[in-house]
Amino acid sequence: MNAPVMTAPVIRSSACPHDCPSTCALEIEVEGDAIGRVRGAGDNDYTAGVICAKVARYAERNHHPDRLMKPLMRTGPKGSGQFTEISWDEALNRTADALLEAEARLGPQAVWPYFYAGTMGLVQRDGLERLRHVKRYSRTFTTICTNTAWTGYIAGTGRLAGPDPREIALADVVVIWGTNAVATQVNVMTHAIRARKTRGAKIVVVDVYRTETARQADIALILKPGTDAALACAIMHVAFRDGYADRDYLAAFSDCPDELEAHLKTRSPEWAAAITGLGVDEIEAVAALVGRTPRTFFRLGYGFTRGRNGSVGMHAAASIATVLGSWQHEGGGAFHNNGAIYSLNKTMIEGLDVVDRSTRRLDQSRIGAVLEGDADALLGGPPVAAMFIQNTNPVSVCPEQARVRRGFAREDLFVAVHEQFMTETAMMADIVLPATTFVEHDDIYKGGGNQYLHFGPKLIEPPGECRSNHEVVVELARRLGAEHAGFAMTPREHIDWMLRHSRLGTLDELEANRWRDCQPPFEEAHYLKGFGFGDGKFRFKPDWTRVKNENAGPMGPWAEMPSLPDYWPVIELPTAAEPFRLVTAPARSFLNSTFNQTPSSVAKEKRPTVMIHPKDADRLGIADGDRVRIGNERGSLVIHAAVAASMQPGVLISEGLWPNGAFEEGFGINVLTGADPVAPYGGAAFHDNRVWLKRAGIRPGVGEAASAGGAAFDAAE
Ligand SMILES: Nc1nc2c(c(=O)[nH]1)N[C@H]1C(S)=C(S)[C@@H](COP(=O)(O)OP(=O)(O)OC[C@H]3O[C@@H](n4cnc5c(=O)[nH]c(N)nc54)[C@H](O)[C@@H]3O)O[C@H]1N2
Ligand SMILES: Nc1nc2c(c(=O)[nH]1)N[C@H]1C(S)=C(S)[C@@H](COP(=O)(O)OP(=O)(O)OC[C@H]3O[C@@H](n4cnc5c(=O)[nH]c(N)nc54)[C@H](O)[C@@H]3O)O[C@H]1N2
Ligand code: SF4
Ligand SMILES: [Mo]
Repeated sequence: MNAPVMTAPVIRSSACPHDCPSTCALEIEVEGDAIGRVRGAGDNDYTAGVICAKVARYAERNHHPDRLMKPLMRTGPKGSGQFTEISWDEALNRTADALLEAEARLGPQAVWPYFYAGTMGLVQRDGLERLRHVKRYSRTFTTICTNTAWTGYIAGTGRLAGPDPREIALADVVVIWGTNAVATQVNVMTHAIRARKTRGAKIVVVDVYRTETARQADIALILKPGTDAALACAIMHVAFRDGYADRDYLAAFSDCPDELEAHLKTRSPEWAAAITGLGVDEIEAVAALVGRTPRTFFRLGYGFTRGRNGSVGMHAAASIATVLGSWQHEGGGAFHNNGAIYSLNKTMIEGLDVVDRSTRRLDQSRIGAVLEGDADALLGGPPVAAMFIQNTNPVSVCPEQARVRRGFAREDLFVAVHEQFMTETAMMADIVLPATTFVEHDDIYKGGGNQYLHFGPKLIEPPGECRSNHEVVVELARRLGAEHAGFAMTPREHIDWMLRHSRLGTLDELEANRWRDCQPPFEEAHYLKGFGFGDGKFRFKPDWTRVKNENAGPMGPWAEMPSLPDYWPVIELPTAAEPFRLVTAPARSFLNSTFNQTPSSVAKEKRPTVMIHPKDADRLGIADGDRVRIGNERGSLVIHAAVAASMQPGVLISEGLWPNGAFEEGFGINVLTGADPVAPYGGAAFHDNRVWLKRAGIRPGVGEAASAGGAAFDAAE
């Protein structure tokens, strides 16, 4: 009877804070100030008890020995990793002083607060907007993830919403297009497999390599990157040719069906086969399958929109559901994201009452050009002299990494980074502040790939001296003389205010119910009363010029966009000198650069690799496991080859994001990706890279690296 009394862990409910369309409802074991197993809530009908492995093991990340615990100040050269511990007071005073100094010297727009989606909690993620707006600092045009996809979808539907994602389980065909759902949003599979088990539904996957999702499909179409619109056009061609097009529906619910039909006459399966690299019979079979099946649910992901024709591709794929009239049926239609269904009043969180829309909006994806002082990227304003960063790791995740790193290496740039870990970005900072995780602060989350609002309460005390984003923003505001009612509110008060002012109840109600179902009625979700335009008609011929960035017009080569769905060869097509197309797809065990320091994730992903087709490997004399160098005019890096017939010849796949330090020369995969804005509304074409590949030299890094941006960075560092 001398054994210590073991306290059973308590199960508490929360929501996953990560930037993942699934936004899972969680059940977390809590014991004292530690968390244990994390499970999916069984009684949430979207999560349905299933979550990904990396979040199930969240304790490994939360209680990781490398968590930042104390404020740090840089003592050595930038990027040297030499820091000394300082008090919160000193860290905040120094940060505030630097921001005030930049403002005094160059005006408020020389300060650029910069955050993204490390946590998707609305209070902790977006509260920095309030400080920005009160101070009239530079704004951010957040292009990195969703712009290409959302723009393409809304161009057709007029609204970022669609059929209830739970209806996937009621479909007879589920088309999983350009999303590796097994890896990136596992719950899509839960519902698709339910449809297969209960209704005998067929699962079709459209991707550029044989992902785990493609392996689970009945039919996998593995096409060339950036050719999705050609496939979509051919499917619509067959629909008109073989009588699958719903002409009554088209007459009532679309802008120009006759013009579309005439345009598609030449977009035959043969035409598309030549562009996509698919077989004519493959295209015909899928066209007939979706044509004959009223309940076809198109689940459109982000992956196929991360190319220079990405918005056009998304619009073309969504157009199929209109030609077939799939929207009319339960279990039918085209879904991408539910952003528009919530109508949240974010005035208090973001300080929208004081926003000055004449301040410039710097492009998040072009941070390299911005920090290097490119006049065009600076939109004619002053240089950026001070940054305060939360929730994002631009030195790893942003395109044009060589430029980004040169920018961060500037001696005259002050950078404070509020982080959970010593990321590549924190490493470049002057001040590093330790941040809480989602189990250590209160927040509210909204589902992008489902229709729930969730409450995620603080479950444990933060370790060390970690503070939440909200606390830090409030403390900085005080030191900067920024005044707003939102700085005097607690996160719980913010959530309650927002819910009440959005007519969505109260925090007490949300907390008691854990989540709130915000699904609009069937007719609205399926656009049965019309699409989101004045005349209620889906646009096959969108007005791409209507898409405007607040203080810039449409972006990229928008004037050359095709007016009707079409293959638009504006992508980085291969050349003799750069014969490969590289796709930088996500790794299953990482989430962007998050989890790339947890041992079980690293063990699963092993090391950075590039998948190469056996035909290409043979031609170049490359064997599985060989070191190869890949590069283009933006930079180059050394990586290990994995020979696999998973994609078409000429296509390379590298799953990431690995830490930059996992590569021989310390440059991550984004040294190869470009930041030129995608038409018509910006965004980064992460999966659209023309590259060369060759066997790497025997001695890493010498000579060859000098051809790339790498050399310049090494010097700057
Ligand atoms: N495990 C894991 N989960 C994640 C993330 C992660 O990094 N890791 N990231 C999260 C974030 S921020 C987001 S935005 C979502 C994104 O999740 P997804 O919507 O899945 O988008 P991507 O991850 O960009 O790419 C998905 C798939 O698109 C394929 N693809 C690339 N180019 C093309 C193309 O031209 N045509 C077609 N048909 N397919 C193409 C890729 O091979 C990949 O398999 O996932 C989230 N979830
Ligand atoms: N090559 C390539 N690059 C890509 C992509 C790709 O497919 N290929 N995908 C792109 C996409 S879709 C996206 S969305 C971006 C994402 O890029 P990021 O938004 O930068 O995402 P993460 O890399 O996950 O970094 C988030 C950081 O926030 C920190 N964090 C988490 N919670 C908190 C918090 O509460 N407070 C504070 N202060 N910090 C916190 C985490 O520790 C982590 O370091 O990456 C893009 N980069
Ligand atoms: S699937 Fe996505 S939302 Fe669900 S636990 Fe994993 S990362 Fe979080
Ligand atoms: Mo993303």
